[in-house]
Amino acid sequence: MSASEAQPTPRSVDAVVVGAGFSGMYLLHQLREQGLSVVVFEAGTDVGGTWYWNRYPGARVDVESLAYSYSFSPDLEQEYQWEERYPTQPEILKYARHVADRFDLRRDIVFRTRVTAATWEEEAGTWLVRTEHGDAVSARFFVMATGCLSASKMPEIPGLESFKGATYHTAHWPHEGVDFDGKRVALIGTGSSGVQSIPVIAEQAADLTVFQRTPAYSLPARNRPLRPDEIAERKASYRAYRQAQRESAAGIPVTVPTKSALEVSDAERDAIYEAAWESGSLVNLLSTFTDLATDQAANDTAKRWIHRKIHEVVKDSEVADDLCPDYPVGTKRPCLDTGYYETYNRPDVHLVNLRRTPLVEITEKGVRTAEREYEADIIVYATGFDAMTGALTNVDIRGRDGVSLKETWQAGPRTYLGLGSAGFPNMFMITGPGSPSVLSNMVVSIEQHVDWVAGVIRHLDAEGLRTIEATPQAQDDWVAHVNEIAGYTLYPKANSWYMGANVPGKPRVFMPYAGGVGAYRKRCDEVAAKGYEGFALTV
Ligand code: NA7
Repeated sequence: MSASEAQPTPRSVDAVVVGAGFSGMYLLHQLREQGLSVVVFEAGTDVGGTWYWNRYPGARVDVESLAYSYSFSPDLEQEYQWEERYPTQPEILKYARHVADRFDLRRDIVFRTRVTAATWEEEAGTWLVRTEHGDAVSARFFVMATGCLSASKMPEIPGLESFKGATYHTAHWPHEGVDFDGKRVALIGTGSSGVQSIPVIAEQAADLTVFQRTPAYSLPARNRPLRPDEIAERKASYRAYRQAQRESAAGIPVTVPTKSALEVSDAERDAIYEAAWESGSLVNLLSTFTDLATDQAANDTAKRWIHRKIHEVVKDSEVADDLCPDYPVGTKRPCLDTGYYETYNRPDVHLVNLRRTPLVEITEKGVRTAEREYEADIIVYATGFDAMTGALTNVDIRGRDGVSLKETWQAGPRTYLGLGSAGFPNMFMITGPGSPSVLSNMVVSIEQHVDWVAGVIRHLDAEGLRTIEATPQAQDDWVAHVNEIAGYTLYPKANSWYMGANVPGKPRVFMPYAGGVGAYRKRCDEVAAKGYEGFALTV
């Protein structure tokens, strides 16, 4: 900024929160309830975060609505009417807006504003947070509530700019929608966004070609409208259900498996997989046996069973082969779909296996692989995110002595409990790397982190303390523990975004905490009970 330009007047608040998704909204509510002044910066024009941005056709959550909702307000739980078992993006966004209105959140949210930098000012003991509009706000606390899957990623393919047709990324879908009628569509990417949008786009387009680098394991969602009796039943037992969520492994209560996949007969195993498949619930599938996540041979039984299912649905056996993943089930995020595999039986849908014929470039007319050019009117990129760290390192965060978070994390994220990082006092991450986050029902993990952060701030204020910061030792120990737990699992065997493997040059580190939501919460509560053990607190 040149000297002649006017400096915006810094404002001062107790807490700056980045992001008005489910994390930022609840954090704003909680901190305001305890008397703090808060400003939330949000890049979008409304609340909702993930559900604001990801408006692609077919977008749905893969956790049931009655579980994927806030628990902090029993009144909200009782009054809100969910419509579907797995709500669509518009239904979830409607819920987020309802929450914003009901708790009068918008008055403290600055929309259309991206935070660009945050600097710890040692002398003042505050963060100076800057936005893209040149505003600067100082705050005692700085919280990144930026979500795990919010920094979208275009593929590294030559010629991206040369395509003359229309281009869309699933995570930046136009609010007015896209008209696919009569269009030839090329779609790249078969993670959840691809798997959910492919059947819907296929219905509308003249022709759809899917470019697949890695196939997904996908389970039919068996979505349906919720029945009044099941809504009433859940509403009557919500308190007990919420407690069960908090104590569960993934934030969704399931029957805990007791048997190894290798100790049952083939017939029994098939019946158990069939029941999980029929249930339309990912956690049910992943909770069929004790050792799916840890034992290759056990996992192979699930893999073979799902391959068989894919072959039962997809008529062309070569296409079915291409759709069968080779990595262990569950080591990349499995998908929940409506009519995904069936879509490949349509004569106007084509699958290109990029493992056989690699993608070479985007041309003026479409997509070129090593074999040929595929002409298209529209290219849809369902190519995912710089997951878990991208949104954090995209902001120029400078802690003590001007140290940059991005540089500090060059070899992989380093946190204590996924909540704080050494060298960055009074800064918190909601569902940061090193916490269960993406391995769990996000709303459950978000609420736990928000409650914990609100508790820390209450503690500091009550004790007359000014700063809290993870100690390097506690952080090293936690990083080692996160790695140790990951090492007991099959997760590191897949090239997943959990491992940073989808971003060229990103270090291969398993980022979420695989020890389970219940055990993790216990650990966080113990840390708090012991006066925030592993954190340095100063006056
Ligand atoms: P994902 O799950 O990261 O999927 C992205 C897809 O795009 C995946 O199939 C990638 O293949 C593919 N991709 C990425 N880059 C390329 C290039 N350069 N060439 C070809 N294909 C590419 O993101 P989603 O948005 O679908 O889902 C994110 C999460 O949201 C999901 O897991 C749920 O939790 C909700 P790859 O697997 O990297 O080989």
